[in-house]
Amino acid sequence: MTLTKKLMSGVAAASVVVTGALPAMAAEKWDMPMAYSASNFHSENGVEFAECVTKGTEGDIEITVHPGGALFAGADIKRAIQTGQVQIGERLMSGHQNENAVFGFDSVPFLAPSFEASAKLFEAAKPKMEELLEEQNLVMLYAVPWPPQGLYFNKEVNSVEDMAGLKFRSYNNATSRLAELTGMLPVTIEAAEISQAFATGVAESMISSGATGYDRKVWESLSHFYEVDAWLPYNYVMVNKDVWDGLSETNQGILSVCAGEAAERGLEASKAYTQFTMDGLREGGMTVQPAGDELMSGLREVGATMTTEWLEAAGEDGKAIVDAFKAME
Ligand code: PCA
Repeated sequence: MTLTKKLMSGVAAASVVVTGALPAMAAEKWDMPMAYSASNFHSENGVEFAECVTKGTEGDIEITVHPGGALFAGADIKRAIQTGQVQIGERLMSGHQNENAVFGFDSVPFLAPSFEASAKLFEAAKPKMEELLEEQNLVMLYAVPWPPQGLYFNKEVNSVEDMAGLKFRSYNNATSRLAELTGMLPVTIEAAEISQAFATGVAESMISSGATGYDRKVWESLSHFYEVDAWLPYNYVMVNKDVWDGLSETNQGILSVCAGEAAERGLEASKAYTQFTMDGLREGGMTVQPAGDELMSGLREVGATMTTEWLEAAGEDGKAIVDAFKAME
């Protein structure tokens, strides 16, 4: 039985006991796990989205947001939605790269390193992503990019050689590969756990946005942030397809409107957060500056290798996405 049917039969049974009458549509209560901390702009945006849905559906759907990996850890969120343990949730799209390389389209180094380019890349990839997700019983509602990715260290770094031997916190296959190709030692850690990982020396470097470093106060352990603009990975909110199909057309429409607003609001927040959080890292005591020429040229070489490897792994679908993106430029 699907989750919706279960809910519906529960509602019917309860109302028979209470009133003996046919039920009016009672509120569906949805749980929405999110991997990142409550103060993160994606999570704040998710809360606003949830409020929009509750208000718009006049209480038919009540969504409770669970940020910080509190209900399900990041790596488990998609499966929890697919299998109907929860109705809706958010995950880093490239986190699914290990099941299908195509999911890593947004983490190909230097392919789309600005908000403008990454919006085009996402448009180019969207039909394929929707198709892949639908095959997995999921409907994508909205997606929001993280700010551009830069490198964090606990020392000054001027070249790829300076990175050798460092313990590196990774968040997807691309970041692990970047570590390997630069002679670092990757360890996968969810953002919610990184303050502790840096404080205890489990990791001493990472690639991420200013936003994540700022949210996790990494200046307590790290000293340098180098702007690299390597890529802008997307978070997306997905709903279980059985749950979606069980909604009235009106409520589907309301969810779509709220999702459209969340996508726009999230993009604006991500842009605004870029400078704001880099200033915050500086105020925390970190050195924040563009990566130097030698470091950048080393990273571009690594990026070229990663691009070749990704195109090979993602096959025709990956090539189609890149071709569609290039045709938009
Ligand atoms: N923050 C997330 C993914 C990308 C980003 O900027 C993280 O570090 O886990």
